[in-house]
Amino acid sequence: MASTLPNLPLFDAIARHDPNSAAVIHSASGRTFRYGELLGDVCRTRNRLREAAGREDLGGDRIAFLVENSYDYVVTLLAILAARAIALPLSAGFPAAELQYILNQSEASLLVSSAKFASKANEVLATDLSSKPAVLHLEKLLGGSPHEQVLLEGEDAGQAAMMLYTSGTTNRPKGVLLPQSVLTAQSKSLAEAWKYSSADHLLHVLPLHHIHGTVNAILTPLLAGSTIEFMFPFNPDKVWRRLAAPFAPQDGTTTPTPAKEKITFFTVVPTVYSRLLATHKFLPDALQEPARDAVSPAHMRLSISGSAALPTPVKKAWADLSRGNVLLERYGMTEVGMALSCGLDFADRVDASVGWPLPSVEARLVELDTGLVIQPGEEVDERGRDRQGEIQLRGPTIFKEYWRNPSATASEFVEGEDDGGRWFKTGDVAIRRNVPSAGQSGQAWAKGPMYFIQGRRSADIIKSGGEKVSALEVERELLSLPQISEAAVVAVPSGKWGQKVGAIVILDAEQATSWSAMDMRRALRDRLANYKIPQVLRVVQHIPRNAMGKVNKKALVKEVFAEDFSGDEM
Ligand code: MLC
Ligand code: AMP
Repeated sequence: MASTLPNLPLFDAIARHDPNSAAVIHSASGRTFRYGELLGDVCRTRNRLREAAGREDLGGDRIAFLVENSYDYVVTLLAILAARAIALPLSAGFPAAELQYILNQSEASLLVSSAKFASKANEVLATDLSSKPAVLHLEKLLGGSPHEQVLLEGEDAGQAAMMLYTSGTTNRPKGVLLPQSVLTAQSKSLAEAWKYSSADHLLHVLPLHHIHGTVNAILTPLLAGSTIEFMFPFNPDKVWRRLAAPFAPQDGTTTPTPAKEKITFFTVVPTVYSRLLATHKFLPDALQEPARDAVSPAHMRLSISGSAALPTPVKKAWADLSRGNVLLERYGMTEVGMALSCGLDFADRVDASVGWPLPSVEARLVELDTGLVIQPGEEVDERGRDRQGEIQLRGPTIFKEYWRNPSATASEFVEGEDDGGRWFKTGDVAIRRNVPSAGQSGQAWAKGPMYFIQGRRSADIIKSGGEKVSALEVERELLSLPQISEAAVVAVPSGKWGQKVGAIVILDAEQATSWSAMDMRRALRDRLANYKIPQVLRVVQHIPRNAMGKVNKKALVKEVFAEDFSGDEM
């Protein structure tokens, strides 16, 4: 029947929330969409997908979509899950060439776009695609429909899933397949740990082609009945004004945003906190104190940082500005959702720690040199030093596979010694330490030794402003340029971005005698997303390599880029 939806746990939860409670708010206009209208819109949009594809059964189809951060995005994502298809959110900020690769590799059968991104969709469709997807342009949903009962029938989720493309140690992004069961397990784990509720009101400023913006800030809030207020792209001044609005004098000049509910929940990357810290002092005098009130523990229930290491000075500065709100740091990855987290008690938000395995997540450390599992109680070696190990994870929150890439999938998992299943190798290195002052809250999962991230196994993975960049992918693009004969791409430490992408190149003497950062930017603009384009460049005569032809990037970056370290690294 066209007006039924599969009885997925998320749909069941949505159907049970107060129909009059706000699910989504568009921050700039204040337009509000209520839980009672959501499933009806999902149902109708699911039917539109079927019409556009010319088929009833879309099970397992990859459906790519270019829709702005809005109610329309939420409805489109859920409609694709409702069709038991694989939802593939695309970033309109990517150049057409990168989107072309994703459409080809995923073999998407349908490309959905909003009116806002119709021209971007057409640009991608004009590229040389291996097979042309059907196209659906969606009209904007305006909200205000009456509460609608939608029948939920049949618990079979089929192949319903979300797929996110992520860079890695290979030179092209891989599709991470997250089946509906994994998305549900991740959301339930977070809902339990961070106690999302219908009283929570999130301010959402993150991109929506990543796990952070989708699972933590859409699917879990929807599961719990919270309100999601979209404000994108991130603009620190606008965020401060919105946060301050409910606490500011109502003189009509300082509070331009109509939405006035206070924000209780904020989850972003460290760069966003740095930017907010840097811009608070530029607010008008009348807003500075209301802004501090807004982020204080009395009003902002939970401020979370993740996707990259949180520098302790940022955490400290935020606690000072917010009159005592201690950022909760957690660790995650596209392939696993959130894996480790500090606890809700302030005492459980230990500096530099990412906390404990979240509910349903099993974690272990495997020593790099010996391959031994670091057993509980054996965290320190005979000389009293912390033993470092790779974080390995398993449980219902772990992704299924890299799309159509069995060799990559096989190489990132390792069989367990017991019958508890295979472990995913994260490539991140950590130590585990007992912290006597923490772990006393009684939250069942937040106890025992805490994890502290030390770095990554591979120097070829760069994290800039929470975005992952594969050095090999950038090198490949540089080497495809006629001017370049050799290239090494490295992570340059930066206070603002965590790491900046740096390029060291040797020019092809016949093609170019000089080459500037501007030339590089121009040459790469149509090939790579903005944040992947190196921010700093050095042209050199020689790149040192070992006998195997490999570059020691950790040494190289220190040698070549010492002057480019921002000086504000924290
Ligand atoms: C933007 N730029 C970046 C960049 N973001 N450069 C390097 N790294 C980045 N992350 C570029 C812009 O293109 C622009 O270039 C210049 O920097 C200044 O832009 P801006 O407007 O000041 O930056 P902005 O667009 O505001 O972006 C900053 C940001 C954004 C921090 C808000 O990068 C962001 O939202 N990051 C979060 C990404 C995220 O969600 N990661 C989670 C992944 S999931 P030019 O040339 O135009 O001047 C994951 C798992 C987990 O990691 O644990 O969560
Ligand atoms: P992504 O592949 O974009 O999902 O990024 C995942 C990576 O981000 C992880 O493998 C870590 O290297 C990094 N990361 C996420 N959270 C943290 C954190 N709290 N501290 C340090 N690194 C983090």
